Amino acid sequence: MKTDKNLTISDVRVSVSCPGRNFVTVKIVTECGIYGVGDATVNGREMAVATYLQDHVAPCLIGRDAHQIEDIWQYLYKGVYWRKGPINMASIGGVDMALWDIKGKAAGLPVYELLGGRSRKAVGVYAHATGNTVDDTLDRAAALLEQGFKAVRLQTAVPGLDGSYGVLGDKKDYFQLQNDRPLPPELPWSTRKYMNSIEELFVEARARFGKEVELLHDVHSRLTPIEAARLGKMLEPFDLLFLEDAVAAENQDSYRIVRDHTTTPLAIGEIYNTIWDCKDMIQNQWIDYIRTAATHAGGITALRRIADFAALFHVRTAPHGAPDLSPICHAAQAHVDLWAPNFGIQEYVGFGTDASNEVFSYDMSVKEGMIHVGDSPGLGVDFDEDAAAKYPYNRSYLPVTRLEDGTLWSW
Ligand code: CS2
Ligand code: MG
Repeated sequence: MKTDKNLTISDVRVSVSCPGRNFVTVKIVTECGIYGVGDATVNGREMAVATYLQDHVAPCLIGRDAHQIEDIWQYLYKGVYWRKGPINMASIGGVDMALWDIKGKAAGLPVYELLGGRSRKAVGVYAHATGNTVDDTLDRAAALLEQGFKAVRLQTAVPGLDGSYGVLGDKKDYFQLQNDRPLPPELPWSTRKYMNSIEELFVEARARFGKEVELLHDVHSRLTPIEAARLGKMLEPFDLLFLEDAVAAENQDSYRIVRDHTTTPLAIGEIYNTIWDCKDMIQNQWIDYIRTAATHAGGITALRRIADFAALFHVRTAPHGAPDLSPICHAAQAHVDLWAPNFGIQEYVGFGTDASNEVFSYDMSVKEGMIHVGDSPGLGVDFDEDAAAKYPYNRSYLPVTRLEDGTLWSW
């Protein structure tokens, strides 16, 4: 029996707020009163996606049947003519999450049930340990392991490079790290200094924590393929779960070189917008984990399609889970993670701060290194528009990186 609830879309509201971080939130309301929420945040370009949604996407949604998630996805993807792109795909991602939320609420079922049900009892995660020195990083990792986490990403400042990636500096937590930067900060990089210092982190980590704990590392696209190949070989004895974003991969073919030289597992995808961006990587089996995010790759519909495609090639999923994704995206990913037969691991740095918890509520909790998703209908999240209004948008940028001679590099 089809539900008698009128799910015709009557309103689409877009909000940009900064409860600790800037978030773009889309709320889709239907005639019967059921509404859904989605995350469309693009870090550092928030107003562009908000305007795109408000001025160009919202008018096309009014009057459509919110049940037709696939048709609306295709309508926005093919109908725009221009296709792909971070702003376009994040806006589709936000709308798509809100529609799955609506469908779940209308059916009285959590989204993971609509996807095919749980494939596991909970979602395994990796946490982040970053520090100014190896000891500092490993002390933070020890505290996380003490809390029950089983997998930890390790990043340490590179000696001689002040403010290099991954280090908190005077910021208390990762949520603050990228907030309140009215212009992009400029940070230094030297591949030689990095390559000369990185091995020690993993030598010390294995010596201190043994072989059971899963260790990960993010290179943030700063190496060339042959440098990444060398790093992968160097880290083989330390048995990483994966090495992330070793090389910038607009040219997916670059990964063939890395793959040919090392058995260190490789992960990529946090800046990918579509299945097309990861197609060659996956079908050539150059990677082991695909890290596309629900927001940036076009929503739950897109993540599901990427996961199914990846499964054919033994590639597992490991969605991006940084704090510039709102709790709505974290929830959408947790539902997909719970279902995906080829789920690998979820990045986790917390769901929010006191301020963002005033604005977003979610039916998820973390125990013993796993996200437990409740059985609330839809995504189990809510967004308080009045609370959000107390935290106005605050322009902020990601950093840029320069080599020591001033050449602009990948951050
Ligand atoms: C990082 C991110 O979590 C990660 O793996 O690469 O912190 C990334 O720098 C930010 O999400 C960019 O907005
Ligand atoms: Mg990353």
